[in-house]
Amino acid sequence: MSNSKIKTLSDRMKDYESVSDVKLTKRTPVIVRIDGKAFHTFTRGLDKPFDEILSQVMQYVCENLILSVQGCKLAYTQSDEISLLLTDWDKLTTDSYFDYRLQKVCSVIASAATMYFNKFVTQKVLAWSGYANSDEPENLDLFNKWQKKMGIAMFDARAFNIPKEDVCNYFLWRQQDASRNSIQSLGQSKFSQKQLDKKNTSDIQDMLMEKYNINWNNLETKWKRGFCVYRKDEGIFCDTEIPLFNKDRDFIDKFLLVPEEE
Ligand SMILES: Nc1nc2c(ncn2[C@@H]2O[C@H](COP(=O)(O)OP(=O)(O)OP(=O)(O)O)[C@@H](O)[C@H]2O)c(=O)[nH]1
Ligand SMILES: [Mg+2]
Repeated sequence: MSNSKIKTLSDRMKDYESVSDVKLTKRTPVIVRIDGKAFHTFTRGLDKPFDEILSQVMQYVCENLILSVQGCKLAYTQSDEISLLLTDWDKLTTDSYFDYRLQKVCSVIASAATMYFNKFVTQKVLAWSGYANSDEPENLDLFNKWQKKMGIAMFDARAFNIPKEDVCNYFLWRQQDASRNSIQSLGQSKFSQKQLDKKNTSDIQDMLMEKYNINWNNLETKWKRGFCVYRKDEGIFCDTEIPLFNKDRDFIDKFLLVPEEE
């Protein structure tokens, strides 16, 4: 064997690395789903079934991901998860985020979401701390609740390609999960595990109506369906009145279009 064929240590190590250096397919929609790690535990002590501050934190994370992730057109959030839609075909010259290197995309986005989440919580807690010893009971309550949550949230992220035709169905799938979770969480806040045993979402809605006169349909849209963040009129818009994605498919599909030239 000639010397030129002998691999250096560096070549050999790069060979190992390159085996898992997978790339997503270009010019095909990419979905990235970010999910809170063990949020069942993290959310202990927060408002049940829906925590307003948690939703504000998720909104902040979505806004900053839209701003910082190249090609990110839409963020949809519900519970402790965020789904991002990434495209790379605005122009012939548009680059893909990190050349669509899967490991880079997932690790940077999970890390960014974690950073934005913890940063916002810390800022909020610091703001409330000024009121912690004053006569502002509401802020004292928030301070006590959230100071235990400072800097400890973690997120995972997965990314995958999906055909254009199924992008709306992906978001519909997450939205249906949101509604199911919402009804179950509301049910769990009013009934025991035993009372809810073998009850489907329609049963739970009936039980809520009969016993508490609570109509799930009258909840704020964001608690029933989640909410979206996207670019609008040169800014970032948080849309808390989103439609059912199967009733208005254009709402999602419009993010797949090539933007009009200015
Ligand atoms: N109290 C409260 N809890 C919430 C709220 N939104 C989400 N959660 C909690 O977040 C959890 C999210 O569930 P999962 O993502 O399936 O479970 P997880 O515990 O995060 O576990 P992994 O994602 O597998 O790490 C739910 O079980 C809820 O307990 C909220 O507004 N208020
Ligand atoms: Mg989770």
